[in-house]
Amino acid sequence: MSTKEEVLEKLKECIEELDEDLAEEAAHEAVELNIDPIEAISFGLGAGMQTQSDLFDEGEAFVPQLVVAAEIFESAINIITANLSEEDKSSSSLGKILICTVESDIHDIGKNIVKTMLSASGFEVYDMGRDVSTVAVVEKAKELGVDIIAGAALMTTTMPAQRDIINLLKEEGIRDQFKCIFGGAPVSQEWVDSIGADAYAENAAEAVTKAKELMAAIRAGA
Ligand code: B12
Repeated sequence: MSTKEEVLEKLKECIEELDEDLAEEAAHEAVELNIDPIEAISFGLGAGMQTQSDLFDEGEAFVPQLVVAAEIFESAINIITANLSEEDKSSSSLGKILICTVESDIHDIGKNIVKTMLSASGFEVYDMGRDVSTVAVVEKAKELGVDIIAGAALMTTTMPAQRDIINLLKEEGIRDQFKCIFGGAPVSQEWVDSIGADAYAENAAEAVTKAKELMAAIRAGA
């Protein structure tokens, strides 16, 4: 039987080595050892994904490798979270979040990691997928009565769609009903400030921290 540290190391390694069998084995061991999904992502799967991202940036890895890594990540996290009952998830709901990748942008690997981390942290997350029109985002946010709208943009050309979401909320006179958090590789704190959004997070762990801060602000009536 592996120790917790060994399992976390295996979860990292399976993403780095693109090893599906190891992913399945480590995910089952994580369940047996009752490892918190947040830790499984932060110190295991997510750490492996970071290695893959760094390799890509250094020109040592290519797109198909990242896509396969994301698939392995997803299958492992499905095993790890399979036993969390719906009741567990909703009774511990910290708040309701709508997440998507913005209009004209089909990158969703990072958004899916953020979604998983938010759900595993106790948020009720509604995922609209990728390339979601601004109008659809705002309509769905109203329909579900979410607390937070979270949007990913992975290209400089699609970042303006984050601003469009803010502007449409303003046009409809409902800007104060939602907190907006945005992210994605080209997005920065400076950009998010400039479009009048509420928060920026550089990675999935930070997204959880920021989402909790936004919920605290909502509860404080800010
Ligand atoms: C994988 C990939 C693809 C895959 C996407 C598969 C998928 N299902 O997502 C495919 C092959 C489909 C693809 C297509 C294209 N791509 Co591409 N792609 C990438 C690549 C290599 C990696 C992105 C990624 O997944 N990174 C790994 C994840 C884990 O990191 P991440 O997304 O940054 O997410 C983290 C944070 O940003 C943050 N985060 C992410 N989302 C959110 C959301 C919120 C709310 C918050 C708070 C935080 C947050 O947390 C995440 C976890 O830590 C990038 C290069 C790069 N370095 O970004 C190019 C890149 C983004 N692509 C690029 C381009 C140009 C394209 C194409 C137009 C190519 C083409 N000519 O066809 C098309 C886009 C079509 C479209 N309409 O969208 C360019 C964009 C350039 C620009 N204009 O800014 C990049 C930068 C490559 C480059 N250097 O030129 N791509």
